[in-house]
Amino acid sequence: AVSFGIDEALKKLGLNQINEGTSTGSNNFGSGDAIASYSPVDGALIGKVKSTTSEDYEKVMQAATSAFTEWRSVPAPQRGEMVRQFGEKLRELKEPLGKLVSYEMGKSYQEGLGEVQEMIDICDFAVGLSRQLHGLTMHSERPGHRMYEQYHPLGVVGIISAFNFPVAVWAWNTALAWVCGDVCVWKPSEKTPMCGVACQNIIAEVLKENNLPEGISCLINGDYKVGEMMTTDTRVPLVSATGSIRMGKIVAQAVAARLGKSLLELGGNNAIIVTPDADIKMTVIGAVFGAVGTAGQRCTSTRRLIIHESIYDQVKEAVTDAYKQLRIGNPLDENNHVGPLIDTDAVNMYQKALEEAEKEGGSILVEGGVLTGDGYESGCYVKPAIVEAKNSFQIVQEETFAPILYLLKYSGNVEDAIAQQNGVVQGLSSAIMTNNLREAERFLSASGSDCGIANVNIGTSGAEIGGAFGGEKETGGGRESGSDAWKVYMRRQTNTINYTTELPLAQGIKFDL
Ligand code: UN1
Repeated sequence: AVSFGIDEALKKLGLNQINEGTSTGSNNFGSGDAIASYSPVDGALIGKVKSTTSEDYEKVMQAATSAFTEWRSVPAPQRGEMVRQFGEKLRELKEPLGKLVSYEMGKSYQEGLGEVQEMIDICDFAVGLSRQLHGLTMHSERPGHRMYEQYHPLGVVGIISAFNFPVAVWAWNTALAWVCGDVCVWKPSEKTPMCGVACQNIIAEVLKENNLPEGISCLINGDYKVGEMMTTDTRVPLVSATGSIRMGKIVAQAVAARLGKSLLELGGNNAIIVTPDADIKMTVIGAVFGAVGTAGQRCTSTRRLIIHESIYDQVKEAVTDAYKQLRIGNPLDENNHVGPLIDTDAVNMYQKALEEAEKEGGSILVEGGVLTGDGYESGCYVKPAIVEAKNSFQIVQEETFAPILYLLKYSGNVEDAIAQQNGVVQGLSSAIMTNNLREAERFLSASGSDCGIANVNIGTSGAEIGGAFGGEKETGGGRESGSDAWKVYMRRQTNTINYTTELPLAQGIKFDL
């Protein structure tokens, strides 16, 4: 079962058969039941990670809150230096970590490496940011007064992440939060707990080498009940959660009930509009990678192609032809394009979605199905499918985390396509393929795409870390990663200083004593 150097990778990452799943740096004390992690690649047991009990959680929160009182006073550029060293460690361990991501999650090794690269990139970004974190200065209406704003560290940031990006999403949050002076408590997906321990091992070493409190980075493990410990905890001012809309609504309500902040990055139902002026070759690459990359398990995966009727048959043929070239199999084998789904529950959802689509009147263009036999023993490998459908189908309205691409048609002008693209509850990523400037600008205008990400002549997935990442509507409204996404990890303070011997009141109010 163990092939492609997995054993060696596990060793380099300091992973054992049974791992502590609750820790503040090197201080390990998980005492709950062990969560077993099976690889979707070959079905083998990778290892076990202990879950976090409420007593364990208390220890974590004590370590985190006390680390915060120290960390918030370390100058931001010095905090950046810690993140720089973390990025260096990631460069050293890129291959084993990328391999573990591929083996535990099922995405291709190339994509596993890409995910670690995103971690490295966000570290670089955060290091630069650590000398910025700018506030504005304003002009006071009163003479001899100065007014400005500054950003201060917020406190303990709770991070709940999903299986599909088992390491990068944590890093997008932590790299920023750390330079902002926050400490982090992370609950990774219970489907990819080994990735969580691997990351914790890496950062624990950096903290130790720098004599920094280990509570700066904490790990907790378990199911939603462990997540709930954080969402209801007033010691956690910000909860950043990535996952399903269903999960996000539960998290948002729990956090809002105590007036905490949440940063939500939830489901997408991303479409590419293909206009009569599209470059068909580019469209095929963007659409096929978007739909089958990570086996359709990115929140930015392409789920819908909205094609103009005049080129519908041509695009349909080109895309279905491309699907014939796809090789499905072990994602660690670089000859394969498509790996397995995360588990057999995901396989069932994929099958159910295809049945639903047919029931609602969709016609199957490229047939799906579960693969069996040699190399497919885990039962998690499925064939990427294409269905001709309508945007109004219930199943098309939902995000199915699997490689199912719906072909939709539009007639008339680009407004009709935009209406379909926006006609879903999700609002994460969107794209238009066109060489027509008017169509492209219309798509990007206030009356265009309603998504957090809108691309021209690029697919829906593969966003760079430099931009703010996230989306609108039921995607949750949060923004992570680049641009000014850091602001959510800090508290803003407005300061007014009077350097005169008078005390003039604002708004011209007179109050003489
Ligand atoms: C996710 O699927 O949760 O844009 C994140 C992309 C990646 C991130 C996806 N950079 O596809």
